[in-house]
Amino acid sequence: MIHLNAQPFSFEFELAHTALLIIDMQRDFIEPGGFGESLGNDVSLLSAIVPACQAVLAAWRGAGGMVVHTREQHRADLSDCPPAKRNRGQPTLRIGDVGPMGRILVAGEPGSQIIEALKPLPGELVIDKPGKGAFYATALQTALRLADISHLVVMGVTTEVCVQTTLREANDRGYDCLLLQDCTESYFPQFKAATLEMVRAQGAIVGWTADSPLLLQALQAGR
Ligand code: C5J
Repeated sequence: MIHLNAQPFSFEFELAHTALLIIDMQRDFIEPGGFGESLGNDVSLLSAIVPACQAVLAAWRGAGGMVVHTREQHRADLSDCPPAKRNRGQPTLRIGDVGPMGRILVAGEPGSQIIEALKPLPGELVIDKPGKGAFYATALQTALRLADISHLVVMGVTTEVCVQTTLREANDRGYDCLLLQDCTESYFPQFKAATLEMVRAQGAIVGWTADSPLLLQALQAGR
């Protein structure tokens, strides 16, 4: 059993029953020319967490833990993209439009790929999701059940959108979730801060938070 000095209290997990869940670290959100920028966001904020995410991913792989990556993306015919999602707001490019990295948030396009620094290894699970939450319209829950997973360590983007939605979905399904606060980011720092507070409030009502060096130390000590 690994004990991590998280907030609001200790997060305890067994590596064999815990998956590292990496949310939407895709070029479309993190690099210029993608969906994030088309919505008017400063994407450079998000790339700052990549080194911390890389360190966690390397340590988790080294410890032999299960790794799951997600990608928010749609079929080429957009049949899994509700018009309400595509038409909302005034982005310069909408989902499915052709941008500098191919069609925005469409499967197989350069922009929907996970960034090179966090590229999935063969054998790691990659969940493609049409919504914000990683459990909605995906096989994630089945895969976690088959792997006997009860705990999730979560990182990725963006904190208050796909990360928070996934945390809430996971919490309602009975998973204990730890959000690594230096391995998640938002285009809006105040939204990230609010999400961290919301998640761990009221006795970890949604989950726990911690900085990734604590996890790295715990994994090292557990070896
Ligand atoms: C957004 C995400 N922000 N991955 N997606 O639309 O958070």
